[in-house]
Amino acid sequence: MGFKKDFLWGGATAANQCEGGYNEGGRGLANVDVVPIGKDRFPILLGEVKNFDFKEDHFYPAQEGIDMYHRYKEDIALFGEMGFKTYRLSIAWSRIFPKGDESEPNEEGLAFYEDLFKECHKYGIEPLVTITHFDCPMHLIKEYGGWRNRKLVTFYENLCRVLFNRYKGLVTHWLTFNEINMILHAPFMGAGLYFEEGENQEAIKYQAAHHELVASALATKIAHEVDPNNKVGCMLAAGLNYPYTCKPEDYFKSLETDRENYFFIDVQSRGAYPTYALKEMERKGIEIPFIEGDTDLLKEHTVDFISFSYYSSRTVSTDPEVNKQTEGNIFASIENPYLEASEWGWQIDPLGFRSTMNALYDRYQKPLFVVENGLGAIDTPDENGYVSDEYRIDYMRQHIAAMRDAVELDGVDLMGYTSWGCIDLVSAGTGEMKKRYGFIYVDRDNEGNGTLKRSKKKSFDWYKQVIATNGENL
Ligand code: P53
Repeated sequence: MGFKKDFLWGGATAANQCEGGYNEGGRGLANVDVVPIGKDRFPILLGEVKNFDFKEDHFYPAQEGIDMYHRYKEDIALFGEMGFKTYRLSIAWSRIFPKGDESEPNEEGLAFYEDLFKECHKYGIEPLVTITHFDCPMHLIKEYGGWRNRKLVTFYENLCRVLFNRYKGLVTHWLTFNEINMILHAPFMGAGLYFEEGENQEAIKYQAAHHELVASALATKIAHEVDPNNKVGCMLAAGLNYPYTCKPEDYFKSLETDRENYFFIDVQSRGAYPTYALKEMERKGIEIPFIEGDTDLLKEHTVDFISFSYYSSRTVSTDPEVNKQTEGNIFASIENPYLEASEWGWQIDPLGFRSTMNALYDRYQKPLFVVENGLGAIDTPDENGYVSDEYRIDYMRQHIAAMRDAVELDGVDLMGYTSWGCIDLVSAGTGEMKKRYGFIYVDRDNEGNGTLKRSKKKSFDWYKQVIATNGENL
């Protein structure tokens, strides 16, 4: 009963939000380095800005992150203390290929991750590696236009080959693209896209998506060739869309909105473009840039497992009167009157988590892996610097219980759970430090002040005993 014996408990981070060291170790400039906190952030994430020159009066939080580049040993020791079985992290592409289009990788970058992976293994922690997490070398964006250009497939292929060969035996779990559906919502962040005046943005997003999908299949192929033990997953920003009412039109809209996201996983997991997408693209005059061999590649190299992030369900309506969107969301949603929300307006829905898991398992019949879940909240340390984050424990307790129900009662095959931002890091959406997810508090604020000192929150000990009891003791 309950979770599997070898269930992979752990936590997740991404290079772009915690590593920092943006100009060290031979690393090249990346899209994440040029995105400031504040009002200019969203237009950049959405691909509306073409000038990426640094502005004196702007703060760019990813450049230092939480300085994990220099502190990973201390951080991994804390993960080890919590009993992590796995640690999800991402590679900064521009550490390995500073410009992206070189023929030889940067040894200093490769050595950095090699050491980090070895550090994980010291504590019995299996690294789970996202190859790209909202991360693209700036040179590939400026010279080639990011993922709109087919050449990115080759550059990504080179990256994958290098990673799979170098880290053979150290890493066996890989994710190709973080939240691949994010390309539709934040195209600069998701795929290094920005747009010219009058361009058909939707067409470009789907062209770039095709390139990522082909690259993902290619990565899967190479991973399996290099080491048959490798397991490769896709990664979806998940969360079901509820119809606001039982009006058939509302239901149909919820189905269509879910499909916008499933589209990517349908290709990565079932190996072909779904008919609903082909029909819609045809109606809209969107050409998918298929070249010879793509169809077979997609068909033959589908993913081994389905990973996803879940923070919230969403709600859709066809009624303009109720179509008031919640704030603080990259994903559009209207307020669900049955749910409470976080301080950032993300609606809290543990049963929605179980429903989402069931929907994914019904659809794909492959093992699932929850690689992000958690509560972004404001933490206030007491006079001793201690954060008593009962609200976070409460959120996680409910979500892990719902996940256990999906396993125990519904029979979902689940590989593991890595909570998002196991150590406080920079928010992807807002660039804030104030929106914290961690079990470990990091002394740093939105402006970049603070000692960067790490300290355990109340949730640290709570999660430790969750892992120790394999999810029995919540
Ligand atoms: P932040 C929006 C909706 C769902 C997932 O997000 C999202 C986002 C981006 O805002 O991204 C994932 O930091 C992503 C992480 C990110 C995390 O969710 O905006 O994979 O990089 O940090 C939480 O609160």
